[in-house]
Amino acid sequence: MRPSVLATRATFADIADRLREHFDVEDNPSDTVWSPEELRRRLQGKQGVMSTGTERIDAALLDACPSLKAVCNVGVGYNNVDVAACTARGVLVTNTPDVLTETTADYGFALMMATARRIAESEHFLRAGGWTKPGIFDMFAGADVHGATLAILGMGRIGRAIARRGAAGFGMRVIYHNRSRLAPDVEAESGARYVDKATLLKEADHLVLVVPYSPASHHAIGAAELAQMKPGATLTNIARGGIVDDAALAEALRKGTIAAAGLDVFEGEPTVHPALLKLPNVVLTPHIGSASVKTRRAMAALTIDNLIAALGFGPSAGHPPTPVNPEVLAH
Ligand code: 8YV
Repeated sequence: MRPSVLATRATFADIADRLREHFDVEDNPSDTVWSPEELRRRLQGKQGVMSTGTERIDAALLDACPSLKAVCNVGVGYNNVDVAACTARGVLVTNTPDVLTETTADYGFALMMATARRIAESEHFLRAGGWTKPGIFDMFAGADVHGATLAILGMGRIGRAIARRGAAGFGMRVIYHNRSRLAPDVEAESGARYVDKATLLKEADHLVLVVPYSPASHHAIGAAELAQMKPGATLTNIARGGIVDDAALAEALRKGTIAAAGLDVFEGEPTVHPALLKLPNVVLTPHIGSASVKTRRAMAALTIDNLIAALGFGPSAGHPPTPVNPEVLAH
């Protein structure tokens, strides 16, 4: 009997078709967001799932779906998956690192620039017919990016790729804070200098968050941290909702504690804190950091390679390319 798998999101048809060579596939062509109960129901009898950040894969779900052997998550982040619970039950988890690094770094840089130079705010003004007289000197005057201090919280692959862009392309002074300091050669290659978190906040002209979400990074940026930043500074979050306290950020933006923010991720997305929606000095995008066509295709392809190999098929049978808990494979 062919194994059965569930794909929780519609993906590129030509790539997804590779799953059908090996498996019976239940997919979600209309991209409906399933409730946890619906997900549990659809996972009955499935050996694998292609999941996204939207689906919570936890111990209760695993216990209710004992046939499940592989959770192949689309995305480098996998905070939606209880990896320890998966490992304890022999369920392999995979993610999609590397293929999205440069694209997501491009996006982080673009969002930071859009925020600093007030691109969204001025575009809305123009579309609304507000540009009726030319020549106002300080019209939408923002903060410079070149030569400014770029501060990066979280110095993994994407953080380092953003650092390189800032140092080499824009002559920025780049500082970073991370759980552990980078090896000297990696630090030199990224052009960034390690500082403690208080220094990072105090010296940032543009603070960019690229830290994975975990209980330890929950509300890493809240009212107390924002208060330590410069009034002209910007904050960009391309990591995960929940790393920033969105209510505290909205209040800081309203009061001018910092100048502006660029947010691609939100607490409780796709719902966005209503106070943020009312503010002019925040650029809001719907979690599209990795969304270039080339990269989204690469992410889909890598997820499918993982799923096929995890369930013992294809040229890499038994050796999925990017396991999160490879210790499961040893058994
Ligand atoms: C994805 C992401 O859009 O890679 C990640 O961690 O947040 C994004 O690239 C998201 O994970 C889709 O599930």
